[in-house]
Amino acid sequence: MKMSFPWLVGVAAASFAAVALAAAEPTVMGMRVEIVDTTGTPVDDAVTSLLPLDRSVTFAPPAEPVAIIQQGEEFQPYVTPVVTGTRVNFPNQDKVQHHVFSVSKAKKFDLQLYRGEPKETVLFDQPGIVSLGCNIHDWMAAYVVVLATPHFAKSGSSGVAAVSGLPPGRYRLEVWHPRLKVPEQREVTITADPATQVMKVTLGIDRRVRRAPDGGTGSYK
Ligand SMILES: [Cu+2]
Repeated sequence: MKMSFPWLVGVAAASFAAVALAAAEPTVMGMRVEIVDTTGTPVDDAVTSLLPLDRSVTFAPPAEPVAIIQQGEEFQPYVTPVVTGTRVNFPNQDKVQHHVFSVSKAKKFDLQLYRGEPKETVLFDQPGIVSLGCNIHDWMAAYVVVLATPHFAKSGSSGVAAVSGLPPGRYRLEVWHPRLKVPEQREVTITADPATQVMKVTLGIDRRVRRAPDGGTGSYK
């Protein structure tokens, strides 16, 4: 008798192929990027991101908003990298009111004077650098770095940004920092685990305005 249910064969072959595909799934690797300035000093608050060049990238924004708080009349943290589509909450933990805003192209918004929880979270729906300020306190500054890739990390005081969960392949490695005029970019191929790169960056002046010593008295309402 000849095979009379060819569709069964098809189903069996398809599931076999699925198993074979799962087995061939590449292992993920890590990349350790060391960011130093021209004097060799480690650079903190540098956002390192890796955009795949030989595959498309899919990601989902976090289910819960990311928080950037206002405390002691400063934003915390100073630099916040997020994927496109992330919502950010700006709770004010100070006794004085803040008025958080951005005029950046990637996201313009205005949270009118408030204490405690703002009325709404802010959706960052376009990749780019968003510069934050407060209308009341000129020295308050922070950045949201909105990325079109889920592969990113921010350097700490050691100047190291470690990105994990990377399938091997070609990537555009980019380093952004508030004191860089243009992001530092290079193409990298990840074949070893962990892959390492050293990025030497030329930093501009620190534009952060230092507060007056009595800046925390709450005289600005
Ligand atoms: Cu303020």
